[in-house]
Amino acid sequence: MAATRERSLILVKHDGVQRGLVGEVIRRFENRGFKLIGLKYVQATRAQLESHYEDHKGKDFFEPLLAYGSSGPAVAMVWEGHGIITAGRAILGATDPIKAQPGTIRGDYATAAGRNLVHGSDSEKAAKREVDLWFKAEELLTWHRAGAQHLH
Ligand code: RTP
Ligand code: MG
Repeated sequence: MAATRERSLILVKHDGVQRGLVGEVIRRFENRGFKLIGLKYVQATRAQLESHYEDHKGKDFFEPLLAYGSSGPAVAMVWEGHGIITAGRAILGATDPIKAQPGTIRGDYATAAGRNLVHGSDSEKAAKREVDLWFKAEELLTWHRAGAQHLH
């Protein structure tokens, strides 16, 4: 079976780092069978977050999002696998954690949209833009899982 190249940029945002949820987020994506091809601990700049969240420029949560997001480190990841964009968003849960289902990261660990712990790309176009924003090409490592046909 040809390996799928669908990718998603997943962030454990600074509030997720503060809460000690880095391992928990990675565990949920690993358990699901997705493949980690990029991982870094990063201090995002305001400019980087402004670009990352460009679709939200002008909204009232834009400034607080940039201010908090640039106040400390985050963990940036690229996950790969069939359906990763849709499945990744489902693993995260709804933007407003009050509406997020139990069993999702936000539904299990968050209560406020401004502290919803994680980010996930919402389309292939967004994923490409976001992966390029957070990672250099040489920081993405493709690899094959030995002897596990049911996994990506
Ligand atoms: P993300 O991009 O972080 O994966 O989250 P999302 O698609 O579920 O939500 P989006 O609409 O793209 O909003 C980006 C981030 O802005 C913050 N936000 N706060 N206070 C509010 O009403 C509000 N709405 C959005 C959240 O941190 C959200 O993840
Ligand atoms: Mg979004």
